[in-house]
Parts: sequence; C-alpha cells; structure tokens
Amino acid sequence: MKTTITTLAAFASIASAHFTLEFPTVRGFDEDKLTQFPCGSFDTAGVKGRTPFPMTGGEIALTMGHDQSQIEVLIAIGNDPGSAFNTVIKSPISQTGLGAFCMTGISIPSTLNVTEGQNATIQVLTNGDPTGGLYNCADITFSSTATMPSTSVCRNNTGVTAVAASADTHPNGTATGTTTGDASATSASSGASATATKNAAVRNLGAEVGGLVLAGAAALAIVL
Ligand SMILES: *[C@@H]1O[C@H](CO)[C@@H](O)[C@H](O)[C@H]1NC(C)=O
Ligand SMILES: *[C@@H]1O[C@H](CO)[C@@H](O)[C@H](O)[C@H]1NC(C)=O
Ligand SMILES: *[C@@H]1O[C@H](CO)[C@@H](O)[C@H](O)[C@H]1NC(C)=O
Ligand SMILES: *[C@@H]1O[C@H](CO)[C@@H](O)[C@H](O)[C@H]1NC(C)=O
Ligand SMILES: [Cu+2]
Repeated sequence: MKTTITTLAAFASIASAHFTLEFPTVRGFDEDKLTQFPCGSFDTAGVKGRTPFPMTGGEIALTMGHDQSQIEVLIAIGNDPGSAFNTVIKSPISQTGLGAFCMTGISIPSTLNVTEGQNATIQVLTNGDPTGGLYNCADITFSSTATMPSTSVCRNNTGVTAVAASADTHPNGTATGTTTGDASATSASSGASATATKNAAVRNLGAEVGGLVLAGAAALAIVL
C-alpha cells in the first residue's frame, strides 16, 4: 500500500515537469514559464556558468515529462546572443516515452566557423501542451577536450524512442522558412498535410499531464 502511493507520487512528479535539460547545464528552469521564447524566461546568458561542449560528438540529455514530444535543438553563437537561434543542430524529431532521453552525435555545422573557446547558447525546443513551444537553454563554450556526461545521465529510458519528423515546421509551430530547393509543389503540399495530420494526432493523444495521472491512478485503482 505504502509502496503503491509512493509509486503514484513519483509518477505524478515525472509527469508534471514538461521537460528538463540535464546536460549541458540549463541556464535556469521555471516550470510555469517554459513557454516563454527564447529561453523559458531566463534571458541572460552565462548566469549559471558555461559547460564545455565539443564541435562534434556532442550529447544533449533531457528528462521527458510528456509521453510524446516534438523536439528540435538550435544554437546561437556569441557571448549573449539573445534570440538568434538561427542554426539547427538537431533536426526535428518525434519522441515517445517518459524519462531519460539523450541525443547523441551532435555536430556544429562547419559553416558557422566556430573556434575553440568561442561561446554559444543551445536552445532545446519542444512542442507545448500540445501546441506552442517549450524552451530550455544552456550556455556553452566550445572545447575539443569537453567531456560528455556519464551513461547514468546520457541514456534512454526503457521504451523511449524517436524518429525523424518534418523539418518544415519548428516544434513551436513556426514555419522554418528554409527551402531545400528540390521540393516540388507536390512534395511540399504532401509535407504540409503530413504535418497537419501529425499535429492532429498529437492533439488527439490527449495524454497530457492530467490524463496521464488519471490513467495512472485508474491503473493503480484496478490493482488495489
Ligand atoms: C519558434 O522557435 C524558433 C527557433 O528558435 C524561432 O525562430 C521562432 O521565432 C519561434 N516562434 C515563436 C512563435 O516564438
Ligand atoms: C565562415 O567562413 C567563410 C570563409 O571565410 C565565410 O565566407 C563565411 O561567411 C563564414 N561564416 C560565418 C557564419 O561567419
Ligand atoms: C566566454 O564567456 C566567458 C564567461 O562566460 C568569458 O570569460 C570569455 O571571455 C568568453 N569567451 C570569448 C571568446 O568571448
Ligand atoms: C537515444 O535514442 C535516440 C533515438 O533513437 C538515439 O539517436 C540516441 O543515440 C539514443 N541515446 C543513447 C544514449 O543511446
Ligand atoms: Cu507539459
């Protein structure tokens, strides 16, 4: 009985955080202000120090509190780059499952010409509840000797999976405005309708915080 209640409490607390950024070190976290572009209400760079981050083979560790999320990662170069998150370093993915999720093999595009010791800010962007965006940022310094987190931090929880999603739309619903140049009118329109279908599917999931906890409580009630 006691164990059951503890389990429910743990489940509820995981479900109540939209998502948290575990690595690199987040600039700040306010659950209620995660919807505020560009950094969940933490607008000044460097206040929590900077995490050394490599130019290739980087890792970004999250804890997911929605059972389904759209995720994208962008970067802005500079000491306090404001909202200039103009470069994608992880194209949009559709992620499923609660708890630890760690993106690996992150490379900084060579077109940015970044150099050792240069500063930048990483923005992890997910869809909201279910629309709009949720934002966590981390301030970094490029370092070829950066150490990545341990496997207890950078890991995928059991059952956590991800697949590529449409690159036409940021998870916050804003069109990316980039054209690949080879997209014909036909493929562009089928891409748009695929995105619309996907967004509808996300809405229809209805497995938001309240639903999750209720579903969990219902399952436990059956057990009890
Ligand atoms: C959504 O996020 C992208 C990437 O940071 C940004 O360019 C865009 O302005 C955001 N849209 C809104 C409505 O905040
Ligand atoms: C990177 O360097 C190339 C060659 O010098 C230059 O043309 C380009 O504008 C630079 N890109 C940035 C983002 O500074
Ligand atoms: C990067 O930021 C740190 C402090 O956050 C600062 O001491 C350093 O000078 C910055 N590096 C560059 C290249 O501006
Ligand atoms: C977690 O899953 C994603 C998507 O399948 C994968 O790219 C990544 O490498 C996995 N992370 C770890 C630490 O295995
Ligand atoms: Cu949420």
